[in-house]
Amino acid sequence: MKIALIQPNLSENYQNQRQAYGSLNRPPETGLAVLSAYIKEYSKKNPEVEILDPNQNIDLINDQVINSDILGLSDWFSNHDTCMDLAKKVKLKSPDLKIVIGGPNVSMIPKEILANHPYIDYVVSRDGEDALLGLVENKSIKNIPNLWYRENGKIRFTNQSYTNLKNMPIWNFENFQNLDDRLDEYLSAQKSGLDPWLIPPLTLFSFRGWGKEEIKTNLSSINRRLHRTPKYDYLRVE
Ligand code: B12
Repeated sequence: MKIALIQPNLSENYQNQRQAYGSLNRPPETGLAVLSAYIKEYSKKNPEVEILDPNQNIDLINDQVINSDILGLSDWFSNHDTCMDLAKKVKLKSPDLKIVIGGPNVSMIPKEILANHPYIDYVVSRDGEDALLGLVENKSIKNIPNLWYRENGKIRFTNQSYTNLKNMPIWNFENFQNLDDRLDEYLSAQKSGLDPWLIPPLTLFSFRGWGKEEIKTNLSSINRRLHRTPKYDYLRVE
């Protein structure tokens, strides 16, 4: 079982947008590292997972996924068109390859995605770990949480569920293509003592899995701690 994951680059219409950070490059995607670690830990199929480098031409990416069983795309509004372009081209060349899409953008518009984009097989809404694992394990679709799919021309949803964070393995970036090149900017910036705001940070999780009340209480205590500790004053908590 071969799984390819990718968070495609910004769509053309967003390439000139003002970035939140000084660099246009994006660090290796933590969301995909988390998904990869989870399926590696819990799948009985011993899947081979590769997280593709988005900094390459779409046709080249298409050639590389030809032998994969599943292609997983991470969709933010800012790369939505690139996701759709890639999915369309991949489906044309490899019609049996299952294409699943998740991430913050499609999580909010799953029905529209399935209605308007026939080359997408599944949409995952919100937490993706158990949904992707279910697809890799080839479980019956109805038993896979957070999954939108088509059945007899109708768009259906299974059920909503949240990942049990106590079962989350520690993730790393070992399955990323061209990792050294992608990290080069970060490592050299770190060594030179460059202003950290000039490079986009790797993700720091601070409140995934908290309810609204916990976020309110804990955020104010995190803010107090951050403000009291000059060493961390560049950390941003979203
Ligand atoms: C960290 C972060 C960044 C970092 C990314 C660093 C990195 N190494 O990954 C940086 C600073 C680079 C960044 C940049 C931008 N970001 Co940002 N970022 C975030 C943040 C805070 C966390 C993302 C994250 O890692 N979450 C943790 C992981 C585990 O969760 P996840 O990625 O959502 O993935 C889970 C699910 O979504 C799902 N899933 C995701 N992908 C897939 C794929 C498949 C196949 C499946 C099955 C499931 C699945 O499963 C995962 C596990 O449960 C979010 C806000 C948030 N709280 O989520 C904003 C957020 C993602 N960013 C956003 C935006 C707008 C941007 C920028 C466009 C801002 C700008 N103008 O510069 C740029 C885009 C840069 C680029 N070139 O692409 C928006 C996207 C909005 C949307 N609805 O699409 C968000 C949601 C913030 C917001 N509320 O507005 N960002």
